[in-house]
Order: sequence, then C-alpha cells, then structure tokens
Amino acid sequence: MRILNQLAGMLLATMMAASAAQAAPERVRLSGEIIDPWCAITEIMVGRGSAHHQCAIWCAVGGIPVGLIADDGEIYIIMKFETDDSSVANPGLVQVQTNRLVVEGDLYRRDGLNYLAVHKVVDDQGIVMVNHEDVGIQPFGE
Ligand SMILES: [Cu+2]
Repeated sequence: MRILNQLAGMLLATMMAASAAQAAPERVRLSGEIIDPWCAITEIMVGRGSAHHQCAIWCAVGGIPVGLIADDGEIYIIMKFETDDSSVANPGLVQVQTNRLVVEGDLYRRDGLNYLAVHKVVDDQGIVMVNHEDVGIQPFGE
C-alpha cells in the first residue's frame, strides 16, 4: 500500500509539473495586422487592409474576437490588450483595427490555437495595406 501511495504521489507530481509547463506563456514580440478573424478566415470578402477597415470595426464592436495576423502567417487571438482585460468591444482594439502593429506580450498555445495577451504596443504603423481602391470598401462597395 505504501508503494502505491508513493507511486500515486510521483504520478501526481509529474502531472502537476507537466501542467505547470503547459500553462507557462512564452514572451514574444510580433508584427502584423490587426484583423477581424471572421472575415479574414472565412474569406467571405476581402478581410484585410484599408478595404476591410470599416467592417473590422463593426465586427470588433459587435463582439467578434480580434486577432493579429503576424508576418509568419499565423493568427493570434488577442485575449488582453494592454491595460484592458477584455478583448470584446475593447475601445483600444477598435482604434487599431486594420493597423499594422508591433506588440509585445505573452503567447499561450493551446490545441493548435494561438492566444496573445498584449502587454505593450511597441509601434503603431497605421493602415499599411492599402487595397480599397483595388477591391472596394468591404462589404458594400464604394
Ligand atoms: Cu469584416
């Protein structure tokens, strides 16, 4: 019985160590465009750049989670933005929709998804992808 208790204790300690390692975020600096992932992933319209700026604001205010598509092509869902705990209809995030940012924060990888807690916007370059004259304002034209 004593051996079983020792084995159970060792197993629990191993599981706790693995869990703690999984919970630890990675400190990262990422560059990319702030996007509304719904339009960008589904491609129901041109979901990037100045063409999609207005729609991205509507989506963010409406509660669609905001993401950052980084230069590596990965999408990072933003859970926290600087001092604000919420990413839902966050005025700070709405202000930077479609902008190209350089951010620092904590990256959590879970089940193949990337979640980002942005601690600091290092650089806000504004809208860099100018495509509204080529494809029109999404989704209603003009
Ligand atoms: Cu959109």
